[in-house]
Amino acid sequence: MTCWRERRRRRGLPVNGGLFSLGGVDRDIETAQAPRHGMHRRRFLRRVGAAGGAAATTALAGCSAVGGEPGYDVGMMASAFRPAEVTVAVGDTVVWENTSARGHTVTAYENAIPDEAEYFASGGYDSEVAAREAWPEDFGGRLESGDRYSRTFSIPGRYEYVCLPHENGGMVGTVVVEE
Ligand SMILES: [Cu+2]
Repeated sequence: MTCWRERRRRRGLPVNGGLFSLGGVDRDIETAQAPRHGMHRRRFLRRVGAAGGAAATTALAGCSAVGGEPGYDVGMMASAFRPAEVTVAVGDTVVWENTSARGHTVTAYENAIPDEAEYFASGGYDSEVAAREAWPEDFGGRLESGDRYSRTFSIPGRYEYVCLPHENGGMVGTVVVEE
């Protein structure tokens, strides 16, 4: 499985597409403090060695950083998804990475995704109600700093999602999937 950025590169398409400024990522205080790719690589390897849990599995699903690309499609900043909206093609995989020091979730709004689409949320919950119940109990679905979450979109349409702990701060995002 590859992320959409990698697929676009293989097709010879621009990977930024005007949606995403690499300069914007580099200006983020929380990602600018260390060599980003090396840092994530070490963290990733440690997680695999330690538990081999869900975080490691989702990290493997993403594309690896190549030629200075960040290796993920949507960064999770202190209180925002960046970019807040991405447009991909059917069959593409979107990779989120928590590029901040705070815990976040990727939690779909059940009534703001296509009717035929399967529900998605970090933590693997199969409904928005389940995801919302899990957060206050045990921070269910939490992605910690450096964690990744990925999802492959096979149904075209518009998908809106939220970070549960920062919903009041307006931490929402959109994936537009085109045919
Ligand atoms: Cu958040």
